[in-house]
Amino acid sequence: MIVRTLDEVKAGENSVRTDTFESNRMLIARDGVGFSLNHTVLYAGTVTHIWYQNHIEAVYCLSGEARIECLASGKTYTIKPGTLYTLDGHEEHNLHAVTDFECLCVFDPPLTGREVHDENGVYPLMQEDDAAATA
Ligand code: 9YT
Repeated sequence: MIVRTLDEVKAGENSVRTDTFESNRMLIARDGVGFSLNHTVLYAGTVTHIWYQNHIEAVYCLSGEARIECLASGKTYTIKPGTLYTLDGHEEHNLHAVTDFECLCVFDPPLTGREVHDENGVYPLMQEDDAAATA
């Protein structure tokens, strides 16, 4: 059984901060449960370009508000507490944080914990060995 707090993760090496969000990797590939789970906060007023070509991501909003803009379809959706979205078609999108937007993000395959978006909004498909090499 794994029991872990957000404060513990924030103080460790699996806390990632960028210009637009903070992501704390609560469960990672090394935990061996088949998926990873992040607690993420996107900062109010920011836009994050994301295109998970190698992963499926499900996002459940805990607090705040965001607008997701799917680039291929041009559709936008408002995401508020209690709403889930899942990028089951690897949709390229811009995520507009209207307020601070707090969410839980599940990834399959699981993140190693260290991933950051590349210039195309993609997370590389990392193996545990890759994470160890950057430690
Ligand atoms: C909601 C979202 O996708 N934000 C980008 C960060 C990513 N979910 C992560 O690494 O937690």
